[in-house]
Amino acid sequence: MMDIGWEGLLENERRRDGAALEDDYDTLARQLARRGIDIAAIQARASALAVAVPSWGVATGGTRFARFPGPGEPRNIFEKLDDCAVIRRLVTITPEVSLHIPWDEPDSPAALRAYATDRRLGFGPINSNTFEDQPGQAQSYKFGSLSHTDAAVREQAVAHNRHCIDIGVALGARAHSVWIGDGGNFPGQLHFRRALERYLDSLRLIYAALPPAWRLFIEHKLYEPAFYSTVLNDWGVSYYCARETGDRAFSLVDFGHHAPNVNIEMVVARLIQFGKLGGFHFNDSQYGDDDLDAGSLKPFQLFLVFNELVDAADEGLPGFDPAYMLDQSHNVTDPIESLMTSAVEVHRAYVQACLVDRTALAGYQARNDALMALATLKQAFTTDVTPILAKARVDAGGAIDPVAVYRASGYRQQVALGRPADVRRGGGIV
Ligand code: LRH
Ligand code: MN
Repeated sequence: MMDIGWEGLLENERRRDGAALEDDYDTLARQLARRGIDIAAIQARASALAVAVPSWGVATGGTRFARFPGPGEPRNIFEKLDDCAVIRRLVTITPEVSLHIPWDEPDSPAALRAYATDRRLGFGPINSNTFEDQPGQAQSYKFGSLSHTDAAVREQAVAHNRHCIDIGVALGARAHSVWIGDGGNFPGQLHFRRALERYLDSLRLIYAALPPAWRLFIEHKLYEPAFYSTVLNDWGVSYYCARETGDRAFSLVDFGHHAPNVNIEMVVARLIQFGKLGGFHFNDSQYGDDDLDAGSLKPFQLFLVFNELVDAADEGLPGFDPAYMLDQSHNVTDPIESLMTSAVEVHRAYVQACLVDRTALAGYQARNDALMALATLKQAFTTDVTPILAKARVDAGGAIDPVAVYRASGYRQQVALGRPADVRRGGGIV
């Protein structure tokens, strides 16, 4: 890894800001103690959270209109891992990278695994890609993939997913994640029931290739790239398909994949209750699948989702182990800064949710005291847990202020010297 002298930068920061952090921490500890909360217990939970970083998130993203790459764009999976290693070094709660195949297809999985290990990185869920055609591909995915009317296209898509699982096994991953863009743009274009049946048949073939102890995540999405009907369009269909496919098939909730105003925390509660919540793609959105930075627009929604997750964890629901991942497109910011900031916002929502007085809440719910029930949640949400987040990072060798240390490091300017400018201007998310 490029030696930017991280240890020196972090030491300087600890020397300059460590005392202030301790002071803020002690103040928060006293505040929480007055609420009967032991900060050490919360600290232990804060230090245990892990959020995977999307490999495709460290390059500048774009829209169908344009993409404006920044300096030092990573050109291959190795440079993407270098950038993910910086994020892990400074925010510490991102030990795994979620790959996308074939964008990150390794010539040698063993070499890639060793490269990652050297950078204290592992691999999260492997994402397949049957939503675009690769050069020389026999069958086109123009009219779908796992649900395509043509068996040859479905077989090719199933084979691709099996190939992704094989790569994942070699990399030490433990889950496979499937999102398809299959759908139609015109009424009558698809037979809704038969298309879903074909999708389910293909999914069962992928599931049959799943190694023991692996999980399969299926990701629903309301629309895009299809704009009239989408085969796996909402959580209900996703739940049905996960249940029909097998015990180790689960639904993955991408925050941006719902109609405006959908109560996502209630969708999460349903999937938890039905035992089919597999994980998340955290991001934020104002309108559609905007893939904006998690917690940048709706931090209260993110908190309310974690409120459901902590409630379930506190109940000790069997097998409850949701996988946390970011899935964002960074069109106007330095992707490393956005991913670090988003990881911190996910961390913040989780720790705030750990502060909810669940006994009081249950009492207010039982007595239908709506106002005090909301106040109980708001007390946790309005608690500034920044000192707990910073201490978790420092205890793990990271930064008090990751973005400040990153900017002080000049890492982006350094890598830009070694990575020729990315001249690709065309549209597309990556
Ligand atoms: C689809 C999606 C999916 C990924 C892609 C990069 O919108 O959320 O998770 O495969 O983005
Ligand atoms: Mn996603």
